[in-house]
Amino acid sequence: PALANSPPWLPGPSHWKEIAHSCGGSAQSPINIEQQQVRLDPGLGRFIFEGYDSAPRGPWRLLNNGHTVELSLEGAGGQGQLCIQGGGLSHSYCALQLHFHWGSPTSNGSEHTLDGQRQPMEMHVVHMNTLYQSLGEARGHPRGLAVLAFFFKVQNKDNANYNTIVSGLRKVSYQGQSVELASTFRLENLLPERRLLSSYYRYLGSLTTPACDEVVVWTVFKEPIPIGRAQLAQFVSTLQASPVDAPPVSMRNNFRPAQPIGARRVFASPS
Ligand code: SG4
Ligand code: ZN
Repeated sequence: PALANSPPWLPGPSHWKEIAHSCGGSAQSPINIEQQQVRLDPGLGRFIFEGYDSAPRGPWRLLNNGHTVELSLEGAGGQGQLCIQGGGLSHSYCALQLHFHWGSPTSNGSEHTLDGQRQPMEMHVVHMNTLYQSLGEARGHPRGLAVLAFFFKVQNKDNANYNTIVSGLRKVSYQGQSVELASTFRLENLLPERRLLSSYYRYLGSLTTPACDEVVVWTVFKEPIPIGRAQLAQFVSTLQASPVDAPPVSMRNNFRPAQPIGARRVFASPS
């Protein structure tokens, strides 16, 4: 039977290895990060963000894919790509999309955990190695993808930078719905201040949904993004995992539980 944290069309995470062999692999994501057990890596320098700060972009397309709500980042408005370099990465990577993982009205829903603590929500900005031409191709190569993961922390006051996305949610309540967002914005406005992005964790892992390909260079930033309590509640209450013509199933707890770290190491940036 489907578990609470997967959409009705997917079996629960404990059954994923039956549908996709990699989901039972030894380098899976997410993981719990024991902050006292990370290894300092002086090679983990600052990122260079390209296009993240250029003039407000758009139009942005928001999509409910039944598992999460996703903002498409591929050549938004034909204004060139959003790319990253540095940060200890050996190639440059350009953004495909970002999406979120959250919990329920009474529980947190991040995928990665810190010292065993699940955080309120987590955003993933999925980037593809510029050596490859398509997601399909990148999924076939180690380090084919680089995902930047950001935790959220809840505050009483709204984070105005999230207003455009949050107000778009009710237009994509049901699986398969998508909408072009009304306002343009700079991607960097969704992130913590640039100077706070030099502190992060790094490990090698996988996509957190089937087929769980072990091709992801993960970066988990220490600094959380503030979000208003009411804004987070919109994710939890507005979105449905079901299509418009089916019995409603709330999209909640759309995180995969922590996977064994095995022989892997988590590295920490020096600052
Ligand atoms: C979500 O289901 C996204 O919507 C997927 O995006 C994504 O797959 C999947 O999560 C796994 O990504 O950063 N959580 S994750 O490991 O990005 C991919 C799409 O299906 C391939 C486009
Ligand atoms: Zn994700």
